[in-house]
Amino acid sequence: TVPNPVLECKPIIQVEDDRTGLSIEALKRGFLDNLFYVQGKFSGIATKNDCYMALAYTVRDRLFKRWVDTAETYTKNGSRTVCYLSAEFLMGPHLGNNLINLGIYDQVKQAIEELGLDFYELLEQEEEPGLGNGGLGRLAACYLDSMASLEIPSLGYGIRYEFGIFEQKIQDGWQVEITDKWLRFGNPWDVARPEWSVEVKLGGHTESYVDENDRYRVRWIPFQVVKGIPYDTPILGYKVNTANTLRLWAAEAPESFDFEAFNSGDYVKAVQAKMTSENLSKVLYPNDNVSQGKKLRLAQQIFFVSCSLQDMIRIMKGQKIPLEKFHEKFVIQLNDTHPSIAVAELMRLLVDEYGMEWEQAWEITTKAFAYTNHTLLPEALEKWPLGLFGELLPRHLQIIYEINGRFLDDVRIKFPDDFDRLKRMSLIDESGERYIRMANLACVGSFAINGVAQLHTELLQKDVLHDFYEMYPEKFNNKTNGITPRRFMVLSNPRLCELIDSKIGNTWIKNLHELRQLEAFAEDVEFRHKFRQIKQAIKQDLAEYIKAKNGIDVDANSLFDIQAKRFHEYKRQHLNALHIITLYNRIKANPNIDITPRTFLFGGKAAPGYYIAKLTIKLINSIGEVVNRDPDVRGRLKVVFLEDYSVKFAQRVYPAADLSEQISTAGKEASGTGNMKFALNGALTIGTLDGANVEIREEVGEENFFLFGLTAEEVYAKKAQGYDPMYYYNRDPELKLAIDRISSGFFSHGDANLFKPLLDTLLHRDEYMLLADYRSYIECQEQVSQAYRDVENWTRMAILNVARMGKFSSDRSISDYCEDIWQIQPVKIELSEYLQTDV
Ligand code: H2P
Repeated sequence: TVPNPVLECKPIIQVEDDRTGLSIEALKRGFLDNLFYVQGKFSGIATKNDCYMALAYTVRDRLFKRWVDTAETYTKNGSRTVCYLSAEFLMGPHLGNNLINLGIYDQVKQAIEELGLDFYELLEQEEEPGLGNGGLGRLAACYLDSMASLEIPSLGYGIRYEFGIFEQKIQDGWQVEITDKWLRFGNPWDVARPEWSVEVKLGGHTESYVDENDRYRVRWIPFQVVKGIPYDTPILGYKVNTANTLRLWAAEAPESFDFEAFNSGDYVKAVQAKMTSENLSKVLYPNDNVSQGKKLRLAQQIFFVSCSLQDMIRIMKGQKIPLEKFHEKFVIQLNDTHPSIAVAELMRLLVDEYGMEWEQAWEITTKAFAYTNHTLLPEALEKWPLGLFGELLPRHLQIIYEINGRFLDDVRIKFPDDFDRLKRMSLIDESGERYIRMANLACVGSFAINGVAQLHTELLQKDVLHDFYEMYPEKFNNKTNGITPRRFMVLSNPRLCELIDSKIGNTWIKNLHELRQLEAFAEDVEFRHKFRQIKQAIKQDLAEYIKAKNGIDVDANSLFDIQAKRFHEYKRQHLNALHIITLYNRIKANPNIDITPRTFLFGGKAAPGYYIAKLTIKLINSIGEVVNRDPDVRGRLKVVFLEDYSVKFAQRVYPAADLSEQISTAGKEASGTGNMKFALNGALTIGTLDGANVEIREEVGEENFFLFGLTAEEVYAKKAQGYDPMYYYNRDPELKLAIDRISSGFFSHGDANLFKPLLDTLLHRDEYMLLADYRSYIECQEQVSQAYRDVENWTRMAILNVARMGKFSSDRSISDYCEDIWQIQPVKIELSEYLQTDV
């Protein structure tokens, strides 16, 4: 190719050099330039948002060099790349994180303040892209941060939902959902790449034909074609030159589509086609841990998966790598089954579009994919009614039949005459209405299958994926989740970081195991004092925030007892509520009782269609209304619901916690990651032996963890014996009183019916065994209350929790993925000279 004279021209780089300097003067200049040239405003009429945008562009300008050089290096080297496919990426605000990872937080803060602006106010201004529901989407975001920080070539692929997770309002104690218009004021962090658009087929039918080489082939005549436009966001690593890419697809109608309608004058019909196409990336399904079986959802999945696979093929072509080497160039991690249709789609692309033989295509496919399972809940395992599936993806249905036929032959050979096993393992559930089982497809099509905590992986092997474990034991492995200490310590808890840095330096940010050195300081009175002062100051800040937002006075000296996560029965926010009522009842029975003052904080959203979860939110608010105003309580208990919990909000909440509630029914929470974020910020955990709690307790020491409740094994055993919640209700007077207080209408202005559906689930079925665990939980909470009074020892335990969280850095998780699954090495990015001298 002929070199482009403009791109080769050095002076342009000189200009950029001035533009992206890091001195305070250069930063101020950059900000004012962006305010003028990008926002087109003078300072007199600039809004807060204009200033935020100008600042965002100023920071973006300073990371683009890394982004471009990273892409150039990968392209030149043809580097092996991880593609992380996820229907959700819950990134959180970018600005602060980029400042931390660029290492220019303090300079930028100073520059902004010298301009007379409030730096924190500008940070606060960013609308976070809430493109995920909870832990699964946030994990994907932490992993992108760690992959970049560890210099691992990677691409995140997902959907650029126009509306992310709804905004939550609390009205009269109820959750009300408002659409999340996060793109309203524009997004300074992503760049559209329309030149890399691709087309995705949907619906229609297939035809067979014989090609010029006399081979039997299939072609797909779609009913509809949708265009996917990639939007790229740079993902900068922590103090490295690597800036990887998050590529999210937005759906559009192709210009050529329904030309006929245009030409025949039916303008409205043509525009309608455009609208249906754009629906594909319109909204995130707001369900957590449940599969809804909606056609639009399946369409979203094939849309982003097909776009992403076609994009990978484009990249290979650009790097002149033959398609036969697909699995050498890429390893694709499936974040749950949401992208698992990729197995069939890659087969379709290789066989139908590129004419590869089935056997070779299958070999490549099964060497390219690895599958992460995130849940044991049966209702979360995705399955698609066969009819719906075939209507949308007629060709994929045929391919799945073919995969299934060959797979079941393998099963027959390994386990002769085991007909039940064949039925269980089939990719198609034929026990009643027929369904495609996506987890089965993911297991068959992947070379690795992992759970997200030790216990979870064991339970997968023993139960949910037991047949697949017997078929392919070598595919199974555990990868315990992790969290990024950059966002969840450095950015969110600067005060604690400063204290830690003053003792052990700051290399722990890249190697979290170094926090171990803090163990010694747990015995240092002065250190404990400072540690406590910091926690106190953070709690005070949150108390002021609550006063301003909720109008409730909370005592920063009280124990901050926090449960922040999605509302779900298995997470048992209602068990926490029963504890609050129990304490309240004790005060009512004896107003002079000596109890440890506590502030109960709840944060989290319920899926809009999940009635019991929404009723639980109402219950908590109703309890708060009574408890917070009852003079007998004398302010010793406060209950606060933190509206619209988000990543941004979480960053404020984790550092303020004394106690972290991780109280799911054992065997239900795959891992949990909030548990890690709280403990890293110096909260003690009250929890069951569930998910990663087990490993957190192992790490911090059982004496520094408040354990209660049945084990997963005991839960199974009890259910097998025939569990009867009424047995506990009738035997435990405090439990009975707590439940009766709710059912009498005490918390609902006398309405005895309001909470009946919730109480019925508890008394008649109690799927999640609250009643069985109640007494153990209450006793454990008493130990917590006692322990909190011993201020020195509590602080000692909290420090030891921080010191021993090294294992839970997402850097550790990603290193494990690299070594055991991805077989990928870091690639150092060298910046071209002009910037290197500047940094
Ligand atoms: C899920 C699991 C969590 C797990 C997380 C990440 C689906 O998250 O339930 O136990 O930690 O994936 O692996 P969540 O419930 O928050 O949506």
